[in-house]
This record gives sequence, C-alpha cells and structure tokens, in this order.
Amino acid sequence: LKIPVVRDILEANDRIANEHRGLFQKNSLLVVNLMSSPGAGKTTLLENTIGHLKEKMRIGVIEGDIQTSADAERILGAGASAVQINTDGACHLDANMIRAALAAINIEETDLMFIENVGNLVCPAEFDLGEDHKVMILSVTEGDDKPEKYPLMFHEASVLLINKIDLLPYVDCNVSKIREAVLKINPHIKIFEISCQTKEGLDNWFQWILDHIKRR
Ligand SMILES: Nc1nc2c(ncn2[C@@H]2O[C@H](COP(=O)(O)OP(=O)(O)O)[C@@H](O)[C@H]2O)c(=O)[nH]1
Ligand SMILES: [Mg+2]
Repeated sequence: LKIPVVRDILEANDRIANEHRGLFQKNSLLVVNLMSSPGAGKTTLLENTIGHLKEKMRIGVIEGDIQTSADAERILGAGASAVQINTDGACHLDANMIRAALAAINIEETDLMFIENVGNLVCPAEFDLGEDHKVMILSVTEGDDKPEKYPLMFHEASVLLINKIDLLPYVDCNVSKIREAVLKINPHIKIFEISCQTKEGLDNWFQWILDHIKRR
C-alpha cells in the first residue's frame, strides 16, 4: 500500500505549488525552474543571463544543492540576489522547500526569478514548484541518447538548451538526433543550441526571456 502515500505527497506538493503560482502571478513575476544533470551548465548559464539582463530587470535566484552555498555565491558575484537551499541529501526541490526560500526574497521587487534545481535528470521533473516554465539544459558531453532514456524532463520542459556546442568537435554527439528524439517526446518544446563558453546562441535564449517577462 505504498502507492497512495506517494500520491498524497504529490498532492500536498501541488497544493503548495498552486499557492506559489498565485503569489507569482499577483506580483507579475516570471519564474523559471532550471533543470539538468550535474555539470551541464546551469550556474554558468545563470551567470551569463544575469550579466546580460540585470540592467533591464531585477533578477533573483533560488539555488538548490544537496550541500554547500558555492552556486549562490557565484550568483551574488554575477549581480543578482540569491537564496541557497541545501536539501541535505534529497535529489530534487519540492514546493515546500521553495516556500521556505520565498520568505527570504522580496517578490514585489523582483521581475524574473530562476530556481536552479538539484542536478539530476529524473526527480526534479516530477515536482511542480509553481513555476511558469521548466527549462532544461542538456550538454553535448552527456550523449545524444539521453532524451530516449530520460523522457520525462524533456516532456515537461518548455525550452531545451543544448549546451557546450563548442565541444562538438571533440565528442561523439549527434545534435540532429537529440532534436528529433526530443520533438517526438514534446512537439511544442523550443530548442536552442548554445555555448556558455563562446556565448554562441545565447541571444536566442535572452530573447525568449524578454518575450516572456510580464512586467516591463
Ligand atoms: N566547454 C564548455 N564548458 C562549459 C560550458 N558551460 C559550462 N561549462 C563548464 O561546465 C562545468 C559545470 O558548469 P556549471 O555551470 O557549474 O554546471 P551545473 O552543475 O549545471 O550548475 C564548469 O566547469 C563550466 O565552466 C560550455 O558551454 N562549454
Ligand atoms: Mg550549479
């Protein structure tokens, strides 16, 4: 009889996530839940994004990590406000953890909020945090078979950023194969090929944010 217990947890999570969604809407805040496996480039993408957009809008970041506040320090260094959640072993963020972090964020004074989820290609996709969009990063070093092996996150995401394309000459990764597999799982997803190192393709991502921001 374990299945009803799991359902209860997800129902409780969704209730809290819906409260967050109402709060975010009331304050015209765009919230993006950023997910990937460890090391795909979430924090590097955020540093680039903050650097590019911080003169145009007020940006806040909730950092989720099992341990340390290293990523929150990188975000502060890039010029945004940051709150660190340490999940102490848990492999994903849930809506209750976000509630605790929101107490430390001035939502009225924020236009764009990123939630950097715990590095993991599976569990984060199962938990609604109240965000407007799930955005996922897959780096070319992870291989082109990941959409087929881990379909849920690709299914849930509004945007897929294929990162580290500067490394394509050195790795055996077929980007067309990724695109084809992902579009089969999720025909509505937007796919951008980027490099956080050479900055190639990042303008498409910045434009996507500008197109979705609610308070100008
Ligand atoms: N070559 C290359 N390295 C990258 C790129 N983006 C991120 N990295 C590197 O990948 C590593 C992990 O990045 P990080 O942003 O910490 O990943 P996270 O764990 O998803 O937050 C770091 O050493 C980054 O410098 C990229 O586009 N190209
Ligand atoms: Mg990180």
